[in-house]
Amino acid sequence: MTGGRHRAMRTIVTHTMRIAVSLSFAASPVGAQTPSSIAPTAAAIRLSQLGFLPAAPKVAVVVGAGASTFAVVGAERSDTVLRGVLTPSKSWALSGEENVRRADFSRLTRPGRYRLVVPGVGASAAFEIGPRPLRALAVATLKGFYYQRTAIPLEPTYAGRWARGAGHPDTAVLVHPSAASPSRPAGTRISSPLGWYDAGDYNKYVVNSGISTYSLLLLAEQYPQYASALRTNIPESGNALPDVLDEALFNVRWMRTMQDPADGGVYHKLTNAAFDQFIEPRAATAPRYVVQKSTAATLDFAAVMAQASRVVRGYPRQLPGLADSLASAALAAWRWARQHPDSLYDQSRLNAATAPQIQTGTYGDRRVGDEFRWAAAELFLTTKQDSFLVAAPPVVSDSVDVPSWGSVGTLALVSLAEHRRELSIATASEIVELLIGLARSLRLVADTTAYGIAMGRRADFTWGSNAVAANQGLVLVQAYRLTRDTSYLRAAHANLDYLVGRNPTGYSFVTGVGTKTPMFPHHRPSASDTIPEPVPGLLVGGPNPSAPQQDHCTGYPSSLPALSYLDAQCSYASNEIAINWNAPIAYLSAAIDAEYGARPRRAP
Ligand code: 9MR
Repeated sequence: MTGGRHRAMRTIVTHTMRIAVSLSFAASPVGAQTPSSIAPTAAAIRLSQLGFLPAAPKVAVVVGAGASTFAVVGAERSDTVLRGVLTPSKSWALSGEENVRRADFSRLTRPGRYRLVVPGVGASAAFEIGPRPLRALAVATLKGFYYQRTAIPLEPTYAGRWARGAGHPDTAVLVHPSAASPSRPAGTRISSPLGWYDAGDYNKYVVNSGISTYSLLLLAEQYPQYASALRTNIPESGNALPDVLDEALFNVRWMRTMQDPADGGVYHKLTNAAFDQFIEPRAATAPRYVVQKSTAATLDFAAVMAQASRVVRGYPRQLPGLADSLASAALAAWRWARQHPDSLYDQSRLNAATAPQIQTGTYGDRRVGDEFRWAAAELFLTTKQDSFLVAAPPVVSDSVDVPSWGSVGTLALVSLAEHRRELSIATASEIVELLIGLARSLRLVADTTAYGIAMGRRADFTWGSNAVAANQGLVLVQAYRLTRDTSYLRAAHANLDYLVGRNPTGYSFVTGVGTKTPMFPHHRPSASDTIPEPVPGLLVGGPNPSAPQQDHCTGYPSSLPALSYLDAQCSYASNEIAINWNAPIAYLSAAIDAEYGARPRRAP
């Protein structure tokens, strides 16, 4: 491992330096020093470390308060601007905390810098009420994808201190024996450049690229005006496409090369045989392979190509011919998957039959009914042919769940609900009802848990739990869009707050954005550069009570689900970063900013 030197360097980074990063990145004046007139920052007050839009809900969680009142004071002069009463005390089994209360100061809409003061507990860090905080988060998390780009150098103009050389050109990738076909026997070299690194590792996986790319394209599709104004300072900025679309297309271009033109099947992943050491991208030159075509990868590919075709059709002058060729690619993939419904990815079986052994991430999914439904939905919307929905009807009531890389059936519902006017009234209402039903159950949890968030089940705290929170938020946003009931938006906002500070760990889980952020993510580019701070704008996996058994890292502060998070490089089961975790927080922060920021809405 080569990360040790930098790990040591990072331990001397001061709190002040971290704040400087936050400021330069989030452009919001969070995290200033506490004035001497009031108590030092209380760790028992947890709230968004970014701040709030004037019209948005504003809630903090207070643990262990004796009194039941709170005040909001000006950050500089400590003048009281609002007084309120804490909600009744509750406990939260998932964090082991007793006496958890909430301070709701949504009524305060005047822009400024404030602190929350709770008698006997102390004062919170300073936070901002103003127009900028969520936009800064949306920009940062979208920019995170730029930093994950393979094959191109990251120039200082765009990457600042995190500029680096190009890694992994992937222009001479070997066809692994598991992927051999008559026209491409094992050992054939193919070119498969571009796309994003999946996570803290340097491999590229179609399954995980599917949901990640979808979530960014969904933002472009659902919030076109907002997306057009969202500038992330990437090489394509200013090219007449929204930056989020440029970013998504950077990965779409790679995904297309993963399709075998001879039969339409899509390779499961492009990978090293084993994970790279913690070396910088350009130093990692081990041979790369495309492995086995899989049903799941091919269907996820079909879904994203069909969706992308729909989105780019709006830019015929900038992207001539692209919509049609993406649709053809989607159709060819769909046909292959129908002919190969059982080509599941099973790495041990693959390794028993072929060499070299492949040891990298599996994204092995044994149930592909949801992938069929998702691909069918996107193909129907793009081609307007009913036959897709006949082949894989979208409504399967027993499997409506929060989306994840292995469960994409709800994405079919999201897309179909968005375009419900293209469906029969009966089908549309069934789909909308299913989606709203899911959101209702999430809102119920948010209404009853001590933290007021939808993360309420033990099972929510899994590997990548932060993406569970973000995807719950994405589902809640859909329900709001379908009903205009602001209680859904409020619950979505609560989950976003959770991710950036309103949680028992006290971290904002996005690198570089907030006052206490991960410094040692399991992320090879961050560990192998000379910059003390990790690459910014990346959402870490988050609390995962199984993490110690999974990554064997020691030092987890607790085994309680909501507290089992460790900011250490070894903790790949709680502190890695991944594109499928960044995509839903980019979507969520942008959607919430668009909803609460675009037109002033009365705070609920
Ligand atoms: O996000 C994935 C998680 O759901 C799985 O439990 C875990 C173990 O299989 O793998 C995670 O994905 C990793 C992938 O396999 C390789 N790149 C890093 C990903 C994030 O940890």
